[in-house]
Amino acid sequence: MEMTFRWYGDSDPVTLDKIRQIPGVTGIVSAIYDIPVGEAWPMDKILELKKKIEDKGLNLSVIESVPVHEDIKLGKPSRDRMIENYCTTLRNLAAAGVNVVCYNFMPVFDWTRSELDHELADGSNALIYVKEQVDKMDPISGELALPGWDSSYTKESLKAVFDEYANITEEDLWNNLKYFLERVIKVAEEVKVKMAIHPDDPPWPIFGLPRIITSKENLERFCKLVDSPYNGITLCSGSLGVTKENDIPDMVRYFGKMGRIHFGHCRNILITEEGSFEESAHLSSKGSLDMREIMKAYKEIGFDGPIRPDHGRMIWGETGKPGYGLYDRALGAVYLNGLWEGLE
Ligand SMILES: [Mn+2]
Repeated sequence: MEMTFRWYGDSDPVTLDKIRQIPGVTGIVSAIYDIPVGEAWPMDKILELKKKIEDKGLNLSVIESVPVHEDIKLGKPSRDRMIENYCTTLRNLAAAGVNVVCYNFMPVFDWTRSELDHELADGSNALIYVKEQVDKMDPISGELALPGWDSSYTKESLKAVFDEYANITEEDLWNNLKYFLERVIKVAEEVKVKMAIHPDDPPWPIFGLPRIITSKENLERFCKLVDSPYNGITLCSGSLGVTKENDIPDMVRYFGKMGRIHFGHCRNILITEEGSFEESAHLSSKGSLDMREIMKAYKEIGFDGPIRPDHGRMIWGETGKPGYGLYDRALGAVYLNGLWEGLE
């Protein structure tokens, strides 16, 4: 197992100099953020990113994410050109020595929360999801802007993309995912890049948009869409774990034994009531997930890929990108490494 840490590039207040001081963290999870979605990532930008990271004595272990253009998810004719560009990016990443790529297939919105700085009992701030509040939100009012969302949408373009999704069923989304995988995994196999889909967060439909990467059953279906070891999963405990039916240690064992887990996101969450949750500290006793049991499952499958702590709370007065401060994620990394060492 390699302990890794997400870094948002030069504009990230959590610098590589800080990350390299977290004991046990050797890998960086990053991306190129200034290439429009759907375009190919040029080689020089990839090499520049890699050099910056390696100059600090760290590895570029995972790309999170190479985003998938909405036209691919919608199955529009323009998808063929976008998929070709996606394959070019994979070839370029492979040539630069990157071999794990995370992505997701969530329509329009990435991760969604109702509040980004909810004060917990100990005075720290965390992201929370309150079902009642999200159900009342109007995503096309133009007033919502959450960090997981593509801020390039204007009110009008957001309405337009919602209209396009009005006729897309879950089965359509499955078909469009299959079409994408049938073309991309062939290239991934050829250049030996492990593709790792991130589950939907939260794992249920929001704002009437379909979501399919949500459960063990659906992940199994996903693995069979293109039955290749390069068609794998980013097993995110915090995304899948907000639904009690998702037994994370069981999923780690099951998909791990199939050789399909290429990247682990390990974080805890506290289910506050059905359909609502808080992002708690990583420690098992602070949330609803048994983190020791999860790490034990990774140990049992002989996992040798990258793992990272996931969203952290804001503690000790830190401000910054919600979920992506330094302190609480660093505590998470050290805690996960401690569990791992204890299981040796
Ligand atoms: Mn995650």
